[in-house]
Amino acid sequence: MSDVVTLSNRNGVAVVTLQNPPVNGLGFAVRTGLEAALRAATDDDTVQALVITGDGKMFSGGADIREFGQPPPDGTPPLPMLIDTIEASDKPVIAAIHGVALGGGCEVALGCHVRLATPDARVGLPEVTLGILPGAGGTQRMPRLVGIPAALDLIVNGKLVPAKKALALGIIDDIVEGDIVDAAVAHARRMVSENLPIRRASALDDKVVEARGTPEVFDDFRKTMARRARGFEAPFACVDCVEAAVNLPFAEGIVTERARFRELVASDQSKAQRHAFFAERQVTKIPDVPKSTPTLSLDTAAVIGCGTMGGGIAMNFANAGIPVTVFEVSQEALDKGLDVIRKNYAATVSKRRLSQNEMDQRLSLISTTVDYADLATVDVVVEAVFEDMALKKEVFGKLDTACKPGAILATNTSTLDVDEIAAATNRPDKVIGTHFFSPANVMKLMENVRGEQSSPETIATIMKLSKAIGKVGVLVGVCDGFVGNRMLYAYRRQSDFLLEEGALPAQIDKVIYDFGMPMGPYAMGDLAGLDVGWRIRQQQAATRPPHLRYSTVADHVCELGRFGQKTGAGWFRYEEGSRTPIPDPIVDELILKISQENGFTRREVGDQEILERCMYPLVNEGAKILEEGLAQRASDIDVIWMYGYGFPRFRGGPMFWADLVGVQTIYDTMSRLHDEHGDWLEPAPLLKRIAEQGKGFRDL
Ligand code: 3H9
Repeated sequence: MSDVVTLSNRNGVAVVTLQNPPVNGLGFAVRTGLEAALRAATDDDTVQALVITGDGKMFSGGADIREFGQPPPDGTPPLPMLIDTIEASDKPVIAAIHGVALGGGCEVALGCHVRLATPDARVGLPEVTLGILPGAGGTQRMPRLVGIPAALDLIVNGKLVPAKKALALGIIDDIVEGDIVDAAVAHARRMVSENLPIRRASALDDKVVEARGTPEVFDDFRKTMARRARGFEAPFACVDCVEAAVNLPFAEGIVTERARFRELVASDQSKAQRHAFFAERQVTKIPDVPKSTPTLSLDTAAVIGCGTMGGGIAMNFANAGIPVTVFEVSQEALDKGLDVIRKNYAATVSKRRLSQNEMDQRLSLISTTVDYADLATVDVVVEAVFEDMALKKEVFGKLDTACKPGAILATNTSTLDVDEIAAATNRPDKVIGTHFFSPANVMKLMENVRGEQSSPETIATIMKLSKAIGKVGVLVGVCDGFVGNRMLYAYRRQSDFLLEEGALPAQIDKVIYDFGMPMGPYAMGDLAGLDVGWRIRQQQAATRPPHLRYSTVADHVCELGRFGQKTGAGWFRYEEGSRTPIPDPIVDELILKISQENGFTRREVGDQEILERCMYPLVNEGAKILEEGLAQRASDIDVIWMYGYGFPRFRGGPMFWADLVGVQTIYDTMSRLHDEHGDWLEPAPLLKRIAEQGKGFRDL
């Protein structure tokens, strides 16, 4: 029929097969092929029924996201039209689903008259995660099949539903063991021979009628999602469309859906979220470590140190079913650490996100020791001791002696030189950094820091480890702060300067929060604790270049014993038992005093200036990092910032956002700011170059 859609006639049942690996995306060619196959099957009088299925791993992963925004070749049928054709067919059409039927793929299935699935199949409408909505009838057919609460949950949250649940909800009609296409063909024959009625989702009414005249259902839903979906456009558009399914006839609901889809697909938010989708997949690709690189086994692990980080890292292994030995210098430290782990699990159990049984099982995978000799057989060790080079070197020396020669030794440093740590061993090729983000059992990001001598095998194994423990691993190079924190410093530095010049913490935090970050830098500092940074700054004081501006505001806050939430006060104050930051006149007065002492005439600092002074230097630092080859690509930096720092996904990460703002604009502003405020703000050469070429980071 075509290269990407085949048609076969099985004694009167036409089997239409999508053949477009890897995900049977419904791109231009597939749609053209599908239209031809449908027409041929309809015109063929020997065909009495149709089965639609997918070749390979799945039914279909949906519309081809890469083609969004491109004009289709002349004559390419739009997906909604094809689905209408399928649904309108007088001959029964059965969807035979295996693997996944997602997005447009799920919508094709919803257009079929019957949906059969394998036991391990999953279906869903994840469009919202791409900043769009199901645009081929999904927002109108799904509510008619499953009712409003379930449809809202599916469409607004983009949830994937396993076959069993899909059956219970009424998305699919049956689960079949064995060959799904054979079962669908048999079902089709039965429909014909028994003259069974054709059921079209668009014609169903009972489940939507129930919700008619109850606008509060939708208003309440919007309220419940307000916080979670803050800043995102698509989830709210999804709710509007489901509401339209309730209040409008199908044909009119579809018009609403189409209009909202068009609006969203052209939006910057959707561009950003689609970028995020591909960036997450790019991140696993390392040019000099091809997919064929052999990896070492990861059957057992050890973590050195059972403080906050070590405990969280150990939990990651246990959660993934990997037995982990936790080492500490004393039994007392182990007991304390394990107690925290137990409490963490118990909190999850009390929230019903984990069963007691699962908790016990996970805890049983964590063993403890105070003896390096017990680490002789583990496959991988993650060191998470105090951030001190001498200590880390000592630990690595001991690990090198104690662990089997093939074991990988990883350091969870956030600031120290991985190469120097590796030099303390006789296996620098097996040493690598694994920078987890706090809390390590929650945060998805792992910056995997490639040392000068880390072997391709070690890198491939650690990237595999990230995946095995449910993290997003991004490969970076060795530098102070690695990629994420180095950029963070650039932004935090400017925000402190702004305090000296005229802003206050609450104002800066509001601007950054409104931009879409989970919290501003000061609330964030209070949450993370201010003392560690203070200690590091004290250590660095002697080597600080005297000609570069340095703000002492943060040091003065710490001198007051205000280390953040843990001491009840930091940049803000906190009421007993509350995590809500409250502006504190003590800090505001302190800032005013420091401004005066340093000769600043305080001025009104505008919100736009705050945004530019904080975010542009962040991008600028990202450009330096790219130029130095410490991140593989701009989109890797975006992944780091989305997963490690909560950079809003609807902005696609700092480098993608920079392209949206315009690199030229950022370069011009940085040049002006550099003239006004000095060296820290010098534009990166790469920023200058791509601005001059009229390009963006996307073009690198
Ligand atoms: C939609 O359907 C809109 C409609 O409502 C309305 C239209 C009018 N397009 O994830 P993987 C690529 S919107 C293009 O590693 P897995 C992916 O980039 C769509 N490319 O495999 C990767 O490429 P590469 C709604 C796609 O087995 C390769 O395929 N659908 C698409 O771990 C393998 O991907 C979704 O949101 C696509 N739709 O997981 C589903 N999907 O090798 C999005 C994947 O070059 N997709 N690629 O890096 C997924 O969630 C997963 O890919 C899936 C397979 C679960 C399907």
